[in-house]
Amino acid sequence: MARVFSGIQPTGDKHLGNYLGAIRHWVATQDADDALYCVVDLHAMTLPYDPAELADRTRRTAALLLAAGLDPQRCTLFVQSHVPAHTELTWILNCVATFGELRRMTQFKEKSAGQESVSVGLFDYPVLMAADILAYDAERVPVGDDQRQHLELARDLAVRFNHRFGPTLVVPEPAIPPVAARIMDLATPTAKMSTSAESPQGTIGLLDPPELVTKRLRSAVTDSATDVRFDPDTKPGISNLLQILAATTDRPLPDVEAEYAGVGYGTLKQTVADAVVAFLAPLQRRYRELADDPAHLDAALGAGAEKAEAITTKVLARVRQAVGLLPRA
Ligand code: AQP
Repeated sequence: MARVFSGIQPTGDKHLGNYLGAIRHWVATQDADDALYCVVDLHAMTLPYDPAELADRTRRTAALLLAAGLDPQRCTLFVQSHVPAHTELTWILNCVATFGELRRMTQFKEKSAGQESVSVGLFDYPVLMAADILAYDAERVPVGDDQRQHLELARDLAVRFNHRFGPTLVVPEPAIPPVAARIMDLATPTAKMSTSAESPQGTIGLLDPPELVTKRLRSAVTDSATDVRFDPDTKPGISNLLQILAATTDRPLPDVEAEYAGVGYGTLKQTVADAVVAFLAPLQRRYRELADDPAHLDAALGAGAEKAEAITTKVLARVRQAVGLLPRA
């Protein structure tokens, strides 16, 4: 069984991109893999946030993952801040990472652009992400395409650490899905669907009501031609709709493309809207049941943290020894 790790931030309402690019693959592989999935609350502190809301958002994100089909009996589901090894390993990796390589991270450049004040936490975000992965000896990391560069850094840091201190860390491989790895914003189909988009018009929240889902998909920006074809470069809007349809109906993209080749854009949009509404209905039902029982949720997350910590205790002991720290008597 391969050890698998991935995380999701408890920021805002999670969207269809998060689900199709990441969560559905987590659910699909939880039996075949030794899988750990984490609500990365410390990452959510890197941009301005409301402390009064963080705990509740963390719980709600965990409820969403369970509603999507993660089963704490078949995988380890926990909260990042409940396992101190993440921050300890971050410090150690901070002493391996360089200022120059962190400054080149695209996400840092995008999120810091135009800000008057940028936290060191935002700059260090990719090192915390590397620590998340490396603290578990994870071999595979299922993420959306936007995390490719951060994952490459995690690999570089593991390789450099091993070179400097001797073989200690497992070098992880990315697992980026072939279809729907980057769901695009419906209003600006050249940008990815994102929690922090300037306008919510292009985003489908996983908990959005059917009318809103339909409205947003029916208003999706397309192009001035009439042919339905998968070609992300010249037809980003239509290609995005085809990807969403293929992923939510679990059909191969070429089949979907062939079936809708002759239809009008309006019909395609309505078909995608119906598919997404039908796809989200059971998830939303389960979410409402789970969110009503926070005690059950907290107990599941507590048990998950214990399982996770049992792994990091061993990995961190190896790391501390490798870097030469004095063992506690
Ligand atoms: N548009 C997307 N298409 C496919 N996969 C995506 N992911 C994010 N956006 C897309 C994947 O979702 C997982 C969790 O990511 P996250 O915790 O960073 O979630 P987020 O904060 O909601 O991410 P966003 O929307 O990208 O927010 P911003 O842009 O504000 O940071 C990851 O595996 C990610 O690849």
